[in-house]
Amino acid sequence: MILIVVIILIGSLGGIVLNLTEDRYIFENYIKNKIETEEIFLISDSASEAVIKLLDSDDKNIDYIGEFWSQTLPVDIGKGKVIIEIADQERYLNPNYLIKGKNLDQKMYNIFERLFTILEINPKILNNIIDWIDPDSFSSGGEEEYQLFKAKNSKLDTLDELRLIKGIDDHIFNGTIKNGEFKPGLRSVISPYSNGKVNINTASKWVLMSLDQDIDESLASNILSYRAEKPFKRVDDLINVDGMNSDILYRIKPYIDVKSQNFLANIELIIGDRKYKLVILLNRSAKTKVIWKKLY
Ligand SMILES: [Ca+2]
Ligand SMILES: [Ca+2]
Repeated sequence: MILIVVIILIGSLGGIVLNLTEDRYIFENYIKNKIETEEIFLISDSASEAVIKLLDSDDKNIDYIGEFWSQTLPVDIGKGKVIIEIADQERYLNPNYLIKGKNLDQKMYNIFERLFTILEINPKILNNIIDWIDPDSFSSGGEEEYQLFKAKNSKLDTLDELRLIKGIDDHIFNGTIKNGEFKPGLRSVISPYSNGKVNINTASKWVLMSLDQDIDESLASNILSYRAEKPFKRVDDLINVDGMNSDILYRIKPYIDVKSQNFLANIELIIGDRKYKLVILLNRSAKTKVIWKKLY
């Protein structure tokens, strides 16, 4: 819920809206025309087709907060309501990239180590995640043996799978308030669905700060203000940000991009007094494809 609020907040601050009226018109009509019955599967199919059309019509060379897909889209369907929230996954760090082949990727490890420090999460949990993912059954400081099962020893398939890893409780997963300040949980900063490159147009300040030791809170804030005015068209445009230098840019360049490839759509379907939740993971390369879809 917190994540959604943050997305709405950032979305409303973005202020860059292309063809909003026309897009919304096509979008609403697409859903409206499709709905003949209250049959929930029909509605969820329509909603997922609408999301595909929306992502296909978006400029794939750049993705930023403020684009149409990034806004909360409530669609009135007469007999009910559909609320669509889409988050690109490249705004997050992907823990699956901690392991390259059989080994730890030291540079990615440094990025995650900084992330855990920034969020004040016990570094032992990072080791638990690594041992969960890495293919061997030897502990690298983390947990391999669990009471009811063993560490998976392969990549994370879903975000919820993190909950199986030792030490990841509600506070660490969802976030917590420390000294009157909200510290985000892992679900707000990491995702196993991303392609591994952080989109500097959508990443939060915590993710940006993790990328390099010299990106402090003030530089991360400068990046956020810069892109709110003018989204990054190329990663090299970062050099124009106050406080950025070519050394930092050189170091983070392999880990960043200005576009996204994977999107998670959270769709609330309200029909009369019934409420459903539809979650769709989509991958967009040449065309947008549904990777999986879950209806609750
Ligand atoms: Ca775009
Ligand atoms: Ca292991």
